[in-house]
Amino acid sequence: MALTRPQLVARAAYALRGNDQGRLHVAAPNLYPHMWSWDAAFVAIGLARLSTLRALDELETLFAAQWRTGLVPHIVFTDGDAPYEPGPKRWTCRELCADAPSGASTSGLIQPPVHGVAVRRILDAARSAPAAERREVVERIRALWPSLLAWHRYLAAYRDADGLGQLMIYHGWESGMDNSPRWDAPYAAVLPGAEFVPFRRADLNALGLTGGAPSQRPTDAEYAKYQWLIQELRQVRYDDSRARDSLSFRVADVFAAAIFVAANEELATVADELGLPGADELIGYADRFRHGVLATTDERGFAADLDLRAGTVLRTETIAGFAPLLSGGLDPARQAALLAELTSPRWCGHPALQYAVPPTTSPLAVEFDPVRYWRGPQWPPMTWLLIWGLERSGEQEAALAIREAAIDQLADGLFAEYYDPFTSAPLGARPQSWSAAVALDLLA
Ligand code: 2M8
Repeated sequence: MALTRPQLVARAAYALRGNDQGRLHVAAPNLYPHMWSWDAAFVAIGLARLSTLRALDELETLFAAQWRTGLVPHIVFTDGDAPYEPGPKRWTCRELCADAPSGASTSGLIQPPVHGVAVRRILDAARSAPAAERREVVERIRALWPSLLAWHRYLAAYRDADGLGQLMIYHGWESGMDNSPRWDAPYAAVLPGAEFVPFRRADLNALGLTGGAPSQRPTDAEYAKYQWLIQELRQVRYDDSRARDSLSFRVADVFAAAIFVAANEELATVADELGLPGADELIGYADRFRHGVLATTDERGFAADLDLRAGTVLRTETIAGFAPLLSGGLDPARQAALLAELTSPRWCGHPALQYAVPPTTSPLAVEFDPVRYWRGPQWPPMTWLLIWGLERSGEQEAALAIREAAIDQLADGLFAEYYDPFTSAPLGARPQSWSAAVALDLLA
């Protein structure tokens, strides 16, 4: 039975509390018993509605694990040796790379930079807080500022070395959309070599608790490629300049680039408001990456990824195509066309959808699978991002329709990792922290 909105808020707060380890939230019990980078940003966005100070804890914990280059790792491992594969023993970042932090155990990859958006939301939420809390929020954002700037500088310098506004990633995990059809073509060229070190998957057991695991997760063949890429990264000792020339997976992620545009703009407003350095630099990054995003769009305004290794454009019918709704900058005709695409039967207007929120792959695409992870299911934080992007660009009507549908979907109170678009059956882990967090924000 669907919960009422006040019940849902209480349930979401309770679910988050269960995943709270003090100064970080695990992404989900069992399946993801550590902190993930973009999950932490969404968690902070949701927590800002409950406690701006606790929201800041989350970002501070993540940034305390930042590398000397400015890289913010995609996983910060929790103290306990909670089972997850690949765990710290497979990454061995600290052993291989002097840039890895000494105080935290991390992965050596990145995830999309949603953090600047979270900082802006925390500062906004603090407006209605008591004066002492607001003062503390401002002080703590000031203290975090050099780390935030370093993160954005890392992305601009190391992941867009040619200055084209294309965000290079070395692994599907860096996109956060691990097995999305976006990466099928580049992964076809990733072939584990003879020196591949075998591994045991931990995800299927962890998910066994909720059933249906193998059909809802990437395949074994995909996992072997994921692990192989980490082996390649270890071989170059997590050195960006070597990775960018040698890795067998090198693509430009248009969705992460669009998030980077928005995050730069959001942080620039924070800089202006608090008198912090770097506003012009951040706006410069936003302009550069917006240009990069728009350069990939077709006549619908739909964006594409690039295979930088093969030198090809990756046109897939996935949610990443809506990147311009986050970056902005489309001319009015193509903005209208992209909106029409979003509400068309290829996406939210598909007649069989239980809730009219965007699936991660168009139900009309051949690669679509309603239950397999990033190949079709609806993911609450992606829904949140599009709502946010639409609201930000003044598309209030479209935003409101998706917002209402998203809240209805989340009213099952389970905060699943992802949902079957046709039945809205909860899939994957639960309660997933970022699903509960975006529910809190949408209901506020
Ligand atoms: C998923 O990715 C991890 C690897 O990073 C995994 O499958 O083990 C993705 O959905 C990713 O976007 C997410 O951040 C992470 C934790 O929720 O899980």
